[in-house]
Amino acid sequence: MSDLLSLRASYQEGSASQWLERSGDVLAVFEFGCSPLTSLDPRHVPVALNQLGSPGMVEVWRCAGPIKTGSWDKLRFAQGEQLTMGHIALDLRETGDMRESSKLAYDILQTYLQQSPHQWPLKIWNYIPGINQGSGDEELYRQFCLGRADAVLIDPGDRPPLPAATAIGSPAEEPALQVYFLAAALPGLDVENPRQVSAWRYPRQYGPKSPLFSRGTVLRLNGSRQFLISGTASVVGHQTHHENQVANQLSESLRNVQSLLEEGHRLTGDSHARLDSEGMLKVYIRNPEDLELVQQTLDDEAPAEIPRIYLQGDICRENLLTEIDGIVRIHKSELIRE
Ligand code: 3EB
Repeated sequence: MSDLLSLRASYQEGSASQWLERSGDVLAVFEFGCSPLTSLDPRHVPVALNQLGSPGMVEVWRCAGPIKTGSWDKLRFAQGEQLTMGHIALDLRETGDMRESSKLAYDILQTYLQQSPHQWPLKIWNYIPGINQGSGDEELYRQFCLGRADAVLIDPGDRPPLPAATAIGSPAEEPALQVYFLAAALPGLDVENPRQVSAWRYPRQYGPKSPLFSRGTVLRLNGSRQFLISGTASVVGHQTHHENQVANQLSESLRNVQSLLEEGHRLTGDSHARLDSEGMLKVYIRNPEDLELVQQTLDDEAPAEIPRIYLQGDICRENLLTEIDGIVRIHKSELIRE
């Protein structure tokens, strides 16, 4: 059964190098709390965010091989039979301001994808040093959004499929803008959340250029389906709810995830996504002292069997304290026994 899975993403104990030694089916190994500028192998993605709670877990993506690796300009990639993982880390001391660096990262990403057999990004993760620095439209997150919009040319009359995304602040001391993605030969089905205004239609108050991402995408491959969930925060409509209340923000984020998964069910008809042992959640927390409260809330409100890790990360609005993303399995309805 699990052999049919298109992407097997899991959290594992052990070192990154141990997992990288396993050739064959390892597409990517994510290591937390280390510099994105020192990747050992194209499949190795060091991420600056520190892990909170149980340290020492790495995230491993496996898929059908053989896995081919290489680099393209400043991008490094690993290409399986049907999926590609690629990553870029730009040293901001060399690449200019945030807007220019973001445009550069997305220009490289797009020129790489255009010549790849796996042209469609399904989900993109963005880690942005000092994301909330600067005020008003100078805020680094808003500058990042501007650079992304400069690179991603979208005809306003056309609505191409948008990838899911996560954008999180990384420590300002680590000056690397990091972007990594999962891509396939065909676009995912993009899903919006009925409880939230689509991000690309956010009103002007959130910045001069709206963020370009869908709330989630459904990956269909080898008769199996997975839901790639974008970074989901306590945003209802377009507004932040539960300012300064981390537990309530997490509960609201989980309601947003549920609502997104139900919308996916409405669109695909015969299947249900479930937070179960075949999925994974990543919980981003702005203030490490909130860890216990966030853990408690997640234990109370999400199924115990879904693997999760906690990472210290700033959220793209100053009044947001936590955010959650994940990858979950979608099951055909007839296989669900009530
Ligand atoms: C939000 O709902 C939270 O800019 O790529 C979530 C996921 C957020 C992706 C992005 C931003 C991004 O607006 C922020």
